[in-house]
Amino acid sequence: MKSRILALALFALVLVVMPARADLITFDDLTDNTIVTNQYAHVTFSAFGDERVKITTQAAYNGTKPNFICTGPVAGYIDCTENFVIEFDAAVQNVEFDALGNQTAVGGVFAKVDIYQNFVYTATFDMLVTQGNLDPDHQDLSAYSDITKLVFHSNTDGAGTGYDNLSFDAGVPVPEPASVLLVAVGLIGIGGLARKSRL
Ligand SMILES: [Ca+2]
Ligand SMILES: [Ca+2]
Repeated sequence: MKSRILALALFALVLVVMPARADLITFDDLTDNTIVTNQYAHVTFSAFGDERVKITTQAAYNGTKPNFICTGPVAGYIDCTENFVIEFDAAVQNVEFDALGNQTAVGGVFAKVDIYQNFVYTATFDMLVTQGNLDPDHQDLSAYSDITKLVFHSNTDGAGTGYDNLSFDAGVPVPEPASVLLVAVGLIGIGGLARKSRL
């Protein structure tokens, strides 16, 4: 009986400490000018009015080649300047992505992204140029937990910005060691009670 409870406790611990699964979207599996909506798990892309989020093949840029995403009119080709939205099916952690093709000076803000945590707007993040031109400007939103939506807007680059390498952790966040310890202590306590109740 005791060993069975211990085994159960160990199994529960493994479940608790199992890391959240990381998704990485490179956009390299879709063809040029494809409208991107729900082709990837956990996430939906959209834009406003006549605009859509589209694949563009731009192998000169130093993201994961050959593709990244840009905005563009439904019936035309890319403009890369318009507002767009990324929505997640459920709250995700550790959102990061690259921006490409920024002609704004290094250190400048090329665009902004509104962050929604657990479906509520909480912050606007200034996206900075770190390298510019053909090289990725990495954006790290991992300080914001439980992201459910991102709204990209206020692009100041006349020829626009592309995005690549969207990564995030879907599912249960990894708990801190203290909470793992609490669960372990609780399970051992339950084991003790179970033994006592049989006396
Ligand atoms: Ca890519
Ligand atoms: Ca540009």
